[in-house]
Amino acid sequence: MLLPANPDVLDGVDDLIQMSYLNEPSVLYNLQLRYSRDLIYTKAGPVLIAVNPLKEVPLYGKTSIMQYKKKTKDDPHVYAVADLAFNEMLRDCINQSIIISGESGAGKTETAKIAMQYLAALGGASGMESEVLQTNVILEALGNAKTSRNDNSSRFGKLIEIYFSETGKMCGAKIQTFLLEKSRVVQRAQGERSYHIFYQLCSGAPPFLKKKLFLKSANDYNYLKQSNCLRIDGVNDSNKFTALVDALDTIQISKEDQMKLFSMLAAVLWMGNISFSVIDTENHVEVVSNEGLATAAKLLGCTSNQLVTAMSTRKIRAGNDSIIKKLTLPQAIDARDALAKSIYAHLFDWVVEQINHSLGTGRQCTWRSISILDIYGFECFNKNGFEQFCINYANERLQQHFNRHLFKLQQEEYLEDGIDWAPVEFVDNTDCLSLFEKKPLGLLSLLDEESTFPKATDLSFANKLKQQLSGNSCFKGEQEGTFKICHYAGEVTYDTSGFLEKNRDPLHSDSIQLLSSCKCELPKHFASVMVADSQNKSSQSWHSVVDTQKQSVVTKFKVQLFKLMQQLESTTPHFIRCIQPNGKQCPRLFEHDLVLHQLKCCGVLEVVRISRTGYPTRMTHHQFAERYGFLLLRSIASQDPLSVSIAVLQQLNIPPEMYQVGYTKLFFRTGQIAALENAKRKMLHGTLCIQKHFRGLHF
Ligand code: AD9
Ligand code: MG
Repeated sequence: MLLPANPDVLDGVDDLIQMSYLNEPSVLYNLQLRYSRDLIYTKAGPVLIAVNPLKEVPLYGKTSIMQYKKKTKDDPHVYAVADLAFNEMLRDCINQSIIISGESGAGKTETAKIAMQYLAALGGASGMESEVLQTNVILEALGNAKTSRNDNSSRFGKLIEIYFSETGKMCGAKIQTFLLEKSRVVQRAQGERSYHIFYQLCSGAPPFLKKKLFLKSANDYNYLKQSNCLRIDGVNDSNKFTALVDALDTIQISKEDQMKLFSMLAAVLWMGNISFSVIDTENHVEVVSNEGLATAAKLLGCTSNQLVTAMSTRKIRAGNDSIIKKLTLPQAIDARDALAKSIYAHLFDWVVEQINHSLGTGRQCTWRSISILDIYGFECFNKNGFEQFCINYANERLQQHFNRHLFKLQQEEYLEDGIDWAPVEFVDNTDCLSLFEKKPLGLLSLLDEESTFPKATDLSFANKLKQQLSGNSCFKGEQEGTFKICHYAGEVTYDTSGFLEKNRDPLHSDSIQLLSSCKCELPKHFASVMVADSQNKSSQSWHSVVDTQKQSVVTKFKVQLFKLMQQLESTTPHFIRCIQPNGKQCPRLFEHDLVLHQLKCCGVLEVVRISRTGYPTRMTHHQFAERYGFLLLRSIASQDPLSVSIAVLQQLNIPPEMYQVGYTKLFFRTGQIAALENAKRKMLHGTLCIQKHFRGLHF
């Protein structure tokens, strides 16, 4: 099909709503042309599109920041979005949010940092801004890793709320994190890495620290070497370690606390080297007495024997007695890995707590905030498991929020106020979300239900889904043990192996008991957090803490996401859509199909459509009359707000197609308020009279 092309003057326009013909080829052509000129940012109405350059581009730094601050530059940019959020916060006294979304590797985390840099420059000079920026270094070390999609992939979700005083000074911040992918600590796909911090520690720790933690090189640890990838091209882990310590110092994490952090990391690494030998025909095991065992015990502050007991036996209650049962090889490996994962996840939370403590010191002058959301992007690998299931669920939630703000709320308001409006269709993901959340027959409920049956398996879970959900248009049962979900961003096939175990996330009371009896402070602290967690669910002491009493992982995650959405709903949102230009992580390559797919999934074209025909600015008759009524040069018969408003609009010759009058509000097309504000400013400065005077003289 031949589609109309845009005139040459519209080549590379910086807002897609300026294009005279809005079709997919034209939009792609426009983005590609800009991309080839390193203009990676383009507006799509109210949304900023950011195409990942995958190389350095000369768009950042002090000079550029100043240009946006002084408004001498208005090209689309993350700086412009941050600037708008900052100014709307001051003007409207409302908290703001910058919501960054896009697939894995599309540039969300970098974009979030660029926005933070701008806000730090605006609200700077309190000393707090460098602390806020340095949190990124720490969180990336602990929560990012190399995946097949992205060398620095975030494996947790993050909301950073940055606080400002009434005069716009940055005065603190609070970080919330969401569901860290802890399985990565013990297992991952070939060619991927565990968390950066492990490799940084192994290659960058100074000799005294190495000695204290009995550290060897990354290649000596089973947990690190198993995926056959120890290095990342172009990354020097040792330098990164130095930067990490600098960041920890800046945030004022004491040297003592830093030591606690590093020794827990070393303990996790050494735990991975604990091995087992099978001692009977029933596959029962004994722990091999090796360097891993002895060193892990030393670092945790327990005896080797205590560690042996926790890894190879389980205490089982029988009435008032308890019996000791030996574990089989798979059970022992699970017990070891579960403990390592749990230590790491609690360590991550503890570090976030320390950071928040440090960033909370200036909070007495807190007035309003800007939150920046950067979660893991939509993922579709060759093999997708429980982690992708959770990550993609979170992305569905976020997409719903995007749709709500850009399509639903706006159009509902038009209808309610009775203006002429032909609805713009958009891809609604409500059905997919309800596939996850419906009770009792949604994916999450069914997973929780199956997780409570002791005899259930990943296969029985897959079958149950097939039985219960086959009628759902977003669900397809696939071959044994797998199922497919039609997400807003594409179809993903999930393999159910590991789902039940990961959802239950069991840590046996023996392991918690071990941690609580350790001499070191952190393991003790982790044990008390674990007990408190399970007490929230039921009033038990650690003696009877078993897996099933804990809230399941997906339920906890769902609750977290709901809270997040509630929090975001109380802010004015600003959206940034990151786009991955190609699947090879290489610069200058712009793959049409891939880009188009992303634009389609996230509804960018519809956003442009609604912005072109829609009325993004609205004011009640009363607000409008109050704000602009004084511009009237003649008095009018009726002083009711609607009559005053209409008289103003007519006097200023605002074309009728540029606004609509609703029952309670006036609705304006893009740019019209600027025109009105201009008239107002001129009036206030008396320029209108002066111009009249001059006209009289010359003509
Ligand atoms: V994931 O969902 O966490 O896996 P992100 O966060 O979307 O993903 P990230 O920000 O990590 O992607 O970007 C991936 C890589 O793209 C970065 O490591 C940079 O090498 C590159 N990138 C992204 N944005 C920019 C940029 N504005 N300038 C230069 C960039 N390089
Ligand atoms: Mg990221």
